[in-house]
Amino acid sequence: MTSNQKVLTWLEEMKALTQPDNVVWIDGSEAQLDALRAEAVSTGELIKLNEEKLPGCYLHRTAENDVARVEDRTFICTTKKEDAGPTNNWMAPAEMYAMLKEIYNGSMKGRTMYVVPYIMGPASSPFSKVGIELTDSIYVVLNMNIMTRMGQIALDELGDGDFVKCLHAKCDVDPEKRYIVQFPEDNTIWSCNSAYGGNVLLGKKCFALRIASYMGYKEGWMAEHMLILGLTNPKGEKKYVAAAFPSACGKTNLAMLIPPASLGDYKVETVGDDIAWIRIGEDGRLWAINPEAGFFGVAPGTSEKTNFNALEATKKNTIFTNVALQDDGTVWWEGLTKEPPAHCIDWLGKEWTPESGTKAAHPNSRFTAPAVNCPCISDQFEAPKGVPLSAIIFGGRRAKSAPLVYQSFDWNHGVFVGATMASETTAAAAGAVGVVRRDPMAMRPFCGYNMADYFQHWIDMGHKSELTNPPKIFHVNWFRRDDEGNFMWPGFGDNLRVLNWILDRCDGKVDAAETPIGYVPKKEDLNVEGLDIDDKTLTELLAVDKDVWRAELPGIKEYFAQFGDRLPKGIQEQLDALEARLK
Ligand code: GTP
Ligand code: SPV
Ligand code: MN
Repeated sequence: MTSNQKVLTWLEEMKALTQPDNVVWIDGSEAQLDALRAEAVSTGELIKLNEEKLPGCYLHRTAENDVARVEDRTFICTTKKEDAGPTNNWMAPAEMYAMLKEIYNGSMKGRTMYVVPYIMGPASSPFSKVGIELTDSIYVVLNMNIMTRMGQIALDELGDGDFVKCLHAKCDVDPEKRYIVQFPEDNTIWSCNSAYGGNVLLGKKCFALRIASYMGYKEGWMAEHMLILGLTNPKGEKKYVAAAFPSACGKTNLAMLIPPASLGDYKVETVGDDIAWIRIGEDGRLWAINPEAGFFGVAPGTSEKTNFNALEATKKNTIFTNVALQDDGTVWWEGLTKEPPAHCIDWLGKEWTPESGTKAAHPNSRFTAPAVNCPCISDQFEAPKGVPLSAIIFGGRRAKSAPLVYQSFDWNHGVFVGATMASETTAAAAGAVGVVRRDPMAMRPFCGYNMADYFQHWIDMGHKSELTNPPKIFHVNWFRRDDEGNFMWPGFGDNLRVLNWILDRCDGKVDAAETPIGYVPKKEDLNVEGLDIDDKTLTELLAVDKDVWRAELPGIKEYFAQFGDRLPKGIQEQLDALEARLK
């Protein structure tokens, strides 16, 4: 399928290491995929769902210990420890390779190795990049088929070029020997002892964020944990925004939102729901492509009411992971319907009824759905150069402190706003849920180099002379809670009201109130027509409490202190300026 000598030599090395019984090249043909689906069903790796109600759909259950990304076992292996920085786990590359080789040694005996060539980005795009993943998991092959452009098409794109070398082995799914390792200087990713999502679909977080962020740093572009959406207003004007929220904080939902009818004739189109590769275009604006071809979305909470478009996207050719199986061969998860089914099989494969007192679907259960299934997919989804960004939005889950929306004063302040992002942790990563932690630009788990250098790269990008028309930078928080713990903002489709204010600000069409943390909407400028929200709540949502923000400062300082001298001057200046404004 290829005469690329670099591919063939590497493959021989990896075969010698893992010793598979067979090697199968994935060409991407339906015939081959069908045979793999049938094989996975025959071994129980996949469960075929109701063909009438969910055509082409399958269910997969992972091991109970293997249900989310494992950040404490994820490493960035650069020659120098400082290049990985204090927010990443690090080990010297030689040492890591030696340790992992023992784990991989003979791990594919009795198994088949699949050679999965894939493209991140549209096939025709000059910004796309090729990877090859070697894996012993059919589940991974079938997911990669949805999430990337996979098969011969990728080898054709590759030609004699370079590629990201990805090796995945399930081994025994032993959590004590689980490692997700990036070697940015070698364009290499090694993952073992997992069979879950972001740990094993190596084109996604490992390549398109960790390796790509390092590439972007070296080459002058950016790889970000961002959705990309297009918004057309009733006048027919179309604008694009990108938004970075931490895992399970609303990217897929915002990317596919349904405009509330009461606002008039708006249209939202999805370009991407998780990752954006961003470059400066010839016209002096930032342009973004989505390197992925599908959505690996959070299932719980997805319903006809909250995210109609995502739900529609899952109705055919979708793989579900760790959701519940209904008696009629369809799927269920918490929040899909108001009333739970009287009986189903839970994500562990056990009998479940509403009386069980447990969750039927794992909180981080997911769907892998082809982007083409999405009713609101953008006609620019395959655009080789992507779409131009008017605004960049940061956001997180903050029960208190952060107002519904605010705008940064300028680029450097916007970078500071991103760099000081904090959010409550979610089920997307193993570990405690609901703990507030710093998550700069929603990239804490995904930055493939020193986070301080990443801040500097952000600052530098904003000041490149080619970037004559940079996007404005905002921060949002859909997750403010009242004293009873209820969400104060309706969220979901109503977030369009906030997007409208943001785009009006970009156009200079609307005024704002200046506060120490940035520009906040004047109450009368946020359209709340048709919304059941009282004046007091709205006031509170937009309020900036100086005392609360002053109390944030020590945490920010402590977080920045770990970067020592490497913290950019531009960031320190912003911190000093904020402190002065809060006096
Ligand atoms: P990853 O795929 O992990 O990167 O997550 P994501 O950022 O795409 O998050 P997603 O859109 O899947 O949302 C995660 C959870 O947040 C779901 O349970 C949603 O129902 C909930 N959520 C999303 N948007 C809103 C909102 O505006 N308000 C509230 N209250 N919840 C929301
Ligand atoms: C996330 O955790 O941000 C995800 C899911 O998008 S995963 O692919 O597992 O990283
Ligand atoms: Mn994500």
